[in-house]
Amino acid sequence: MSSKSLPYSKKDVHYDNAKFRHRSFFKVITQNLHTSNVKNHCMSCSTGKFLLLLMIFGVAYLMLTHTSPTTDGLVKGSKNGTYEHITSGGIRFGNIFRKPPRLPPQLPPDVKGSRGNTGLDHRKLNSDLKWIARQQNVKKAFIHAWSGYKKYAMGYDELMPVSKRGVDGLGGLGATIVDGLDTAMIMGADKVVSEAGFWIETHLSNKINQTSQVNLFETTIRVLGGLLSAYHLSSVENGMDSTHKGPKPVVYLETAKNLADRLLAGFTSSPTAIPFGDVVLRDPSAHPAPDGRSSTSEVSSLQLEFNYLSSVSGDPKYTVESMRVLEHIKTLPKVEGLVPIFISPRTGEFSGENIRLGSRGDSYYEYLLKVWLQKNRESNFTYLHDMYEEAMKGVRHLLVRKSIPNGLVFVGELPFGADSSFSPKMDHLVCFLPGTLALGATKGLTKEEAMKNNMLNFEDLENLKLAEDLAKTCFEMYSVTSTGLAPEIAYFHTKEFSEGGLDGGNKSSEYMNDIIIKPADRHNLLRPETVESLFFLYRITEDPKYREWGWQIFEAFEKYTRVDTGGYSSLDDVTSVPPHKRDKMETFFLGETLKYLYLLFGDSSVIPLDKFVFNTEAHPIPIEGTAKMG
Ligand code: DMJ
Repeated sequence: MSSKSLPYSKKDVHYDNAKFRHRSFFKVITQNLHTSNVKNHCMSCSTGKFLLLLMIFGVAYLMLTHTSPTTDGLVKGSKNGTYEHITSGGIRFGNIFRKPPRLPPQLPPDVKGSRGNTGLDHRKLNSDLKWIARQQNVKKAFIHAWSGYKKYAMGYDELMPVSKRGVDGLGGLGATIVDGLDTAMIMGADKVVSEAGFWIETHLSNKINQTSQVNLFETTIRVLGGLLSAYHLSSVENGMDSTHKGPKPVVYLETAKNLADRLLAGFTSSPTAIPFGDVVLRDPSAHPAPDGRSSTSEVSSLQLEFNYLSSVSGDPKYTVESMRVLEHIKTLPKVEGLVPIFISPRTGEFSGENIRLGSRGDSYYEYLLKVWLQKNRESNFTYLHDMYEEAMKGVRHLLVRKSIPNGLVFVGELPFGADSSFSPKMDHLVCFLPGTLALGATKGLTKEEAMKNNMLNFEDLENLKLAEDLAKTCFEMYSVTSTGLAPEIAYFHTKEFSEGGLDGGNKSSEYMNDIIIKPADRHNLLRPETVESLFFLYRITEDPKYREWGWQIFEAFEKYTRVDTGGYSSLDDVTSVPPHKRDKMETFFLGETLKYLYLLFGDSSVIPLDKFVFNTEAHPIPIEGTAKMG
């Protein structure tokens, strides 16, 4: 499957009228690179069109060879021919003719290079090609990650790339395979799609039937979410490419149902609306986590997946059980919309007073917004948006501060509740927030569209501003270190809090004194949150700086986390060069980090934000009533 055939994209809608519309050269080239059923298109080309194509690419080639001596970020190609070959200053002609695009029969005005704006046109063209090439580099990284996993860990949850073996850290359901599958589909990495699909078809149901204990949340967001997205993205009825690789979509759906039917024990065993955190799949049965409490984020980040399963299976039980959680949380007391990070399934009450948007708190806020969006902002679900909006006001009022000396905006914590002291600690996990804030402000439209239509109220504008400020802070958490990679946790220098000698090691960063990194927090797990937010902010603001930041981060991952024999590794200490490798490739590196980077560098019409919501593991799920639900 190729991204060209992703469902309901604006690109598909526009194509019908392509002849009469302006189409950017970037789109044209992207289609060229992604089109998989090229032969069919080529057959239907008239000779005239073909000659015109020849001329178009001839002109483009000449422009490039005259103006672009640099090869910054360009792909050199791969042995298996999976990648597009882009050499210094141009695209290889072989590829162009192998994959002709669905072109309108004329050059778009911005590429014609006439009327004295040739310099501008060249710059635009070079920039478009640069991002296409960078996107292909991400695909290449994904295939490198997969090849290590396949070689040494196929069937295990995760790869240990240094010791070259697999490990079952998530219950043993082959989590990397399922988490990475829809990324492969989006990238058009057909070989990976068929290998992963074949494994799922032949092994996953048995594993599910025999597995003992899994975590309800992790299994839902990674495995159930992965299966559901794969189902959607591979369904011809959803407008997908009929030549997609792998098993029939129904295999993904039936496997998802089997898994979800067992996961339901987490809900039905609990005496309250709050599910138990641990489920024994083979029984199936469930019990609370050892200390009796569930994480607030975990119990409230299951609904996108269960709702979608109810829609496609026609069985409401998944929605009924999962939505009871949010309906119940609605009734609980909060602090300006903010909630403690633990909740008891025995009593249904929050437990403790620790408030934060990092671990155990994060995706509670994310799903308030996204479930409302998934339900197409329907009035029965307005309560979710109300909860979200109140919480974001609470964040701005109680948790947002600025560092000294250079004023980085950050989100801290209230470890003992609102009446006690503020901690200037920010987990990397909090970096999901800029993306969610931007999405919540424009509801997936670009900022320009939303402004033009007068759709941004005061709250939206405040949230959008905060999103941009926080995205910068998250990026600086990377660039302040010697490796260019962020630590798991950062502290911010404030009037009340300072600690000397704990900088990130990059002496040329102007934020050296603003960001404090304690020795125990210096690891990096290949997490996605910052690139996730850069993706949302780029789509929404269209500001190219977010892409450039994403590229810098990608380069740092390549430089310090890549293991030559296959795979990528988490690191022990991002402030030391070279950093020691921790020997673990988390499943979300394939499921989220590389997917968001790939989408960040690509055409915005792929998985459009007004048609899909991403679950908290980056698996796209259609918004009801906009994309086909089948
Ligand atoms: C992922 O499993 C999900 O994004 C989750 O919401 C938070 N943690 C990891 C990635 O860091």
